[in-house]
Amino acid sequence: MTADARYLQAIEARLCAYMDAPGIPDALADSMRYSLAAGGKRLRPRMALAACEMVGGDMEAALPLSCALEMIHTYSLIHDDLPCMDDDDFRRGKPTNHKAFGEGRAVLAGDGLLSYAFEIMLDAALVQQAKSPGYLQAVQAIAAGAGVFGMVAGQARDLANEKAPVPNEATLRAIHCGKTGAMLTASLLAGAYAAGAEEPEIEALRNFGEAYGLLFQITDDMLDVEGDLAQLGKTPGKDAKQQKLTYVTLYGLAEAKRLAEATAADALEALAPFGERAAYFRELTEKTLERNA
Ligand code: GRG
Repeated sequence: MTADARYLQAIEARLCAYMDAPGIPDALADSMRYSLAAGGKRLRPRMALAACEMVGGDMEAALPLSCALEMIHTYSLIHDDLPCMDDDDFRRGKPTNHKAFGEGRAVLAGDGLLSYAFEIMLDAALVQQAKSPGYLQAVQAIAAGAGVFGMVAGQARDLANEKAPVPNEATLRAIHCGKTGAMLTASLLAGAYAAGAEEPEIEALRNFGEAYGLLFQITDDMLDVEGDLAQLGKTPGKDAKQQKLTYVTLYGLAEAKRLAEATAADALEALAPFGERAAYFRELTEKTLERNA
C-alpha cells in the first residue's frame, strides 16, 4: 500500500468515527457530514501525517490533529461559499452546503466543524501530554494557522480588497499567505511537533510550507482559468467574473506558469535537509506543479 493510500484510509475511517459519535443532533451531523464527505483531496491531513512520519513519528498520534485540520478547512470552505462571502453554488463537485441545507444550517455546520476540531485536538493533547511534550505546540500551530493571524486574516484581507482593490504583489501575497498558506504550513508543523521534531526541522518545514503554499495558490489560480467543473469541483472562471486579484489577473497565464516553476524549485530546495525522507513531499510538489495533487 502506498503512503498516501495508508493516510487516506486512516483519515476517512477516523473522520467517520468522529461524526458517528452519539449526541450530535441529526440535522447538524447531516450537514457537517455532507461537506466533509463531499470528496475533498484531504491535502492538509495527508501533509500532517506525512510530516509526522518524515521526522520519525507514529502517524496514529497525529491522526486527531490531521482530522481536525480537515474539519477546519471544510468549515472555511462552507463559510467562504455563503452568499455573504463568495456566493458559490458548487463545491467539491456538489451543491454548496447552504444550497443543500439553507444558510442557517450551513453557518452551524461550519461552527460545528470548527469547534469540534478544537475539542478533538485538546482531548488528544490531554491524553498525549505526558509522553509527547510537543503535542500542545502542534495544537497551537493549528490554532495560529486557522485564526486571526492566519486563515481568517487572509479572508478578511480578501474581503477588504474587494471593496477597495489594491492590485499589487504585496496585497496578493498577504491575502494568500493567510487564506491558503497558513493552514498548509500549520499542517506540516502540527505533524512534526506531534512527532517531537526539533527547531531546525520545524524551520525547514516552515520554509517548505511557505513555498508550497504559494505554489498551490498560483496553480489554483491557473486552474480557475484553464480547468472545468469536473476537474475543479467548483465553478470555473469565477475569479475573472468577480474581478478577483489573482496571480493570473496580475501577471497573465504565461508569467504565472513561470512563477509556479520557480516556486516549485524553492519548495524542493527547502526539503534538502530531509534528504531521502522527503520523497513524499517532493512528489507532492511535482504533482502540484502539474496541477494534479
Ligand atoms: C471563511 C474564515 C474563512 C476562510 C475561508 C479557505 C478559504 C478561506 C477560502 C476558500 C476559497 C479559496 C479558493 C481559497 C484558496 C485555495 C483553497 C484553500 C482551495 C481549496 O483547497 P483544496 O484544493 O480543496 O485543498 P479540497 O476540496 O480538495 O479540500
